Amino acid sequence: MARTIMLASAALLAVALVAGLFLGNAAPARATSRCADFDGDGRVTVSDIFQVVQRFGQTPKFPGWDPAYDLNGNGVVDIGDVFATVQQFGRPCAPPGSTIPFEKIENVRIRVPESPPIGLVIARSEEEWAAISDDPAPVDFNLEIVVGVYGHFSMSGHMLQIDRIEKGFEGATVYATHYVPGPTCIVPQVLSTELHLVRVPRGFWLTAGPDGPLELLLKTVEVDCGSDFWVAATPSS
Ligand SMILES: [Ca+2]
Ligand SMILES: [Ca+2]
Repeated sequence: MARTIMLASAALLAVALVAGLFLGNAAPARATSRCADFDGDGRVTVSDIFQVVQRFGQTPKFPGWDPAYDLNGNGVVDIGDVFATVQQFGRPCAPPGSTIPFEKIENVRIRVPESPPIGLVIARSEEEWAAISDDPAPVDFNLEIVVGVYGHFSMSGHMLQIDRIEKGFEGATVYATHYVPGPTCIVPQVLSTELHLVRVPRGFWLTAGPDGPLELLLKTVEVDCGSDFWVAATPSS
């Protein structure tokens, strides 16, 4: 039985490798700066290719969906993701502990784009800051940059939170969570804009530095309004 599964996996892997190599040019994956090191051993190996192949066809509707495997961000683990993993084969990834520290910026107003509805806003210089805010810059751009995750919603009760920022080959990936009010929540139907703005030190970036690409990887969590989390997260005023 185990042997059958192993053979089936090997066959699937071979098909994926061949398909990835031959179809890659026909359906190129969107460039990603994210490393395909799914098992976290610091390098893209056969094990990582196996992992993405095993999740082939999964979408956000699949229980246990993990957007980390959707490297090209099209909402399905597809041949583009397998190809992107194969392309990175053998490459070293940022070592464990490559998380970039950040600090929340409170009480600052900025202008965020209308689209996409949820996205990243970045200021790397005084000029870029001046373009999004009339307030004084909350950071010294010689030492830090500003990164934010924003979202426009048709009802209140949504929350956005940056969980961690990790170095990639060229830039970094911003892992964030979108907390969505669940069916047990009673929230007003009013337009709201949410923002989690943070300062990120320049010294922690890899070769491309803070000018490298930043990619948003958003996980969605439905909130049970009866939970302790919701009580803790909701301002008491
Ligand atoms: Ca790996
Ligand atoms: Ca994909």
